[in-house]
Amino acid sequence: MLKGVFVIFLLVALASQGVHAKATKSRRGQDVDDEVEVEKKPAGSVTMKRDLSVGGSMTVGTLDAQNVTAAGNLMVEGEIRALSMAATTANTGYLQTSLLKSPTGTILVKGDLIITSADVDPSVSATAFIAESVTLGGVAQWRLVRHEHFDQEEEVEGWSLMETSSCSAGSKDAFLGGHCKTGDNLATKTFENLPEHTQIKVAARYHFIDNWQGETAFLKLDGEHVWTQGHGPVNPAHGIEMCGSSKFKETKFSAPVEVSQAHTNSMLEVSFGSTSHDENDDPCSRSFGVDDVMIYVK
Ligand SMILES: [Ca+2]
Ligand SMILES: [Ca+2]
Repeated sequence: MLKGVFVIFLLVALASQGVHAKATKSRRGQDVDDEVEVEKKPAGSVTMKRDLSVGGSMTVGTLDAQNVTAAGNLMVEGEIRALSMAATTANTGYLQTSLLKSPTGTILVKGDLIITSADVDPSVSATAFIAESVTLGGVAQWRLVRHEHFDQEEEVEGWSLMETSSCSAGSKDAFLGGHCKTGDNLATKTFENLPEHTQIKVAARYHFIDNWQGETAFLKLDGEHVWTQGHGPVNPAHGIEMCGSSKFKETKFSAPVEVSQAHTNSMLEVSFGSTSHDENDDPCSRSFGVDDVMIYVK
């Protein structure tokens, strides 16, 4: 314990004198068992070329270290520069670090979050930004929790309509349903184990394939219609053959779907369909496809 106290007092003393600590004067990995009172005011600058581990709270003006670990709170009124940092809370005017992560899954930034790459090219703004949730300016941001692209048939699961298609033999962009495959006119899946949320957003692309004559495409969430779009009749002279039968050219394809609403349940039933449910309706002359179904929560 005495050694631990010595280290802390050494740091405070060095900090108050504004002297840079030498690596040889600190002992790496030492823990402090007792709570140590330090000055509330920032004491000055601390520069460490090795790791810094503090068992309690620490208050300094500027902190520059390889790695910073604090079991309690960290208060730095100036700047923190570290390769990595761990603390229960950290209050600082400026934090520069190569890794920022939270054991609780939440990082709250009460100020500007600027992510820059180590790359010398200043036009590169970030190499990666991965977060469980992001709040900007006090406003929770949407986060993508599911994305179904249907490009690998073996990964398609849970849909009432399991068949996939692509518009040409060489295309790697497959989608759910398609030419001759939407006879039951409904593609439904219940998404489960959604993370805690208060709002939900569903986005997708809807393909109107072949001979639409004024029927209506729709999306239902938990059994309620939330999005509709009519299509046709199509003037064949103005279409472009994109998919399905070459007898019927397409004039509406990859139509964007986006709906958001209040929602808290961990399960969400998603159904895509069309009103062309006549028993004589031929899915080889009129069909639909759905691609890139994305579920966002916040
Ligand atoms: Ca796809
Ligand atoms: Ca067609």
